[in-house]
Amino acid sequence: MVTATKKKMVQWDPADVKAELIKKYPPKVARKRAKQIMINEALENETPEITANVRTTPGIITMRGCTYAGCKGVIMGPTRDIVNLVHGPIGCSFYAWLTRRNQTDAGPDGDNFINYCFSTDMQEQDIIFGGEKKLAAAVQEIYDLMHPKSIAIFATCPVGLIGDDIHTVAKNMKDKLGDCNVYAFSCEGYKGVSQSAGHHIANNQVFRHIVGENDTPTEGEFKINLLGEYNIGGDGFEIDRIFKKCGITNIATFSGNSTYDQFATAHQADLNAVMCHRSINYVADMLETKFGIPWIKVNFIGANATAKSLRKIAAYFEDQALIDRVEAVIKEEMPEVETAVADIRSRTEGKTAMLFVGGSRAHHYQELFKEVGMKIISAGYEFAHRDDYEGRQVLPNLKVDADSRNIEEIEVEADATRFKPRKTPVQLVALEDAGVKFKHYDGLAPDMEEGTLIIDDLNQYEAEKLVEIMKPDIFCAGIKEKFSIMKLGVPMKQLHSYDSGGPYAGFQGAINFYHEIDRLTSSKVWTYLKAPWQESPELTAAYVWE
Ligand code: CFM
Repeated sequence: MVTATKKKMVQWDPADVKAELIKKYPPKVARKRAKQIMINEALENETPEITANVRTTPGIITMRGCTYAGCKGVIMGPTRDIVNLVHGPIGCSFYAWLTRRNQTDAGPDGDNFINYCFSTDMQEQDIIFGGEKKLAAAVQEIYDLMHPKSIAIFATCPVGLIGDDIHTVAKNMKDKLGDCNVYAFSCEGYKGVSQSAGHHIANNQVFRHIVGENDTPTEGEFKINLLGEYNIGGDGFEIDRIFKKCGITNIATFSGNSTYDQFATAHQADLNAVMCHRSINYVADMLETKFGIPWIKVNFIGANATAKSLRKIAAYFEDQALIDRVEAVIKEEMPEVETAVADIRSRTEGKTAMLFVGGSRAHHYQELFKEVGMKIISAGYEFAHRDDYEGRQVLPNLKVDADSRNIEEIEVEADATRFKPRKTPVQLVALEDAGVKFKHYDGLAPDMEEGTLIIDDLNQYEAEKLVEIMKPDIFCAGIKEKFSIMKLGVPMKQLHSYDSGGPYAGFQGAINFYHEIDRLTSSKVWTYLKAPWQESPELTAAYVWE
């Protein structure tokens, strides 16, 4: 099986694969897609340019989601004590109801509204006559029933089209209720080219309306925020377990299993550790500008990456007791990881994987595959920006197009009373010299081998073509891709929802993932499946213009 895959690869030059992927497109579409398909040169800071964060060509079946999904589903969805009220037709709520597997634990206060589905259930008459009164009534009803600390209102496409002023409704209701913070998000699905715009809209409002609202001192010696971790399949629980063991206090996770008060006290942390760069890097920048908290990139996907990230955090605090404790924890956790790798590696070594996920996992999960000796032959993001592929050094040269200009950039200044640099400039330089790089992310490309294919906004047609040509041993993406890939006789793992698995973060998570990949890539069941073109080679589709 392994040799067969390798043979298959040798037959294909990446340039041929690229040509094959775009061969059937009309010339204009082919030209555009060619810029989004990069043959990797694995050069740090000199990667050739990839086109990213641009509109998907209409008619192409993209893997992307909408702006509302990025705002309500991704960023605000995992907050457990903020009621998420969707202003829109019921479908927008129903299909977003508990489908992301961001887990929550009600904790000692018991507040957890995540199981509920709140919607204004807009009807035709609301579209014609306006839905503001209905929205205000829904906020009142939620308040009377639940008495939450906070209510977040989300706009769906029709709200933007008919022009309901959700921000004024939110403000009026906040004033009326007195003890409930109500704010709204103009996150209509069409607002940006993908869910990435929704992340930005959500984070701006969290920063504007919640962060820094609570100055009650928080306990803890080494205080951090974990930014861009959404507790899918319990990942955040595993990371918190490790932090606790190390004596690191996680004030706020943005936003897995988060609470209103976590966000409100986040300005008290001394370091921001950024997990998913795509969805939140600008919040890290804003927290630094306003409160003086530096940020570093971390990755808790992969046992080695987890150890490295813990060491980085400990190094930042420059405290020998913490450094020793982190080393002790790594020493305690790693033997079980190593035993699992030793058991599995003989079966997974040399096998190949493809990863097409969101805006960070297509990079982070490469760590786990490498730990069991697998190769990534192609990967890409759905909606990442160029810095996520090529590294943050490209940021000053990024073109701001009309779609990006549509998304607000908040102007932030140092807080008059609460801005406090956590380190002196001399300390920062010394830490940089010691390898703790601030505001730094190299992106996915330098970590991938030369000649691998990096593809932005892969679509249904190209995914199937790619699998057909390169036959990976496993393909990782989401639910929309799952069954079409499995029908091609290739095991498929969902890296958004984890199917029903997880956690995959941290040390215990890594072990879970190795077993899952071993099970999927070693299973005989896939050899019984015949791809349609194997059974009937005449079965190929053609475009109408051909
Ligand atoms: Fe960040 Fe995410 Fe991702 Fe993302 Fe997402 Fe997700 Fe994702 Mo699905 S925030 S960019 S918008 S790591 S929901 S938890 S798995 S596409 S790679």
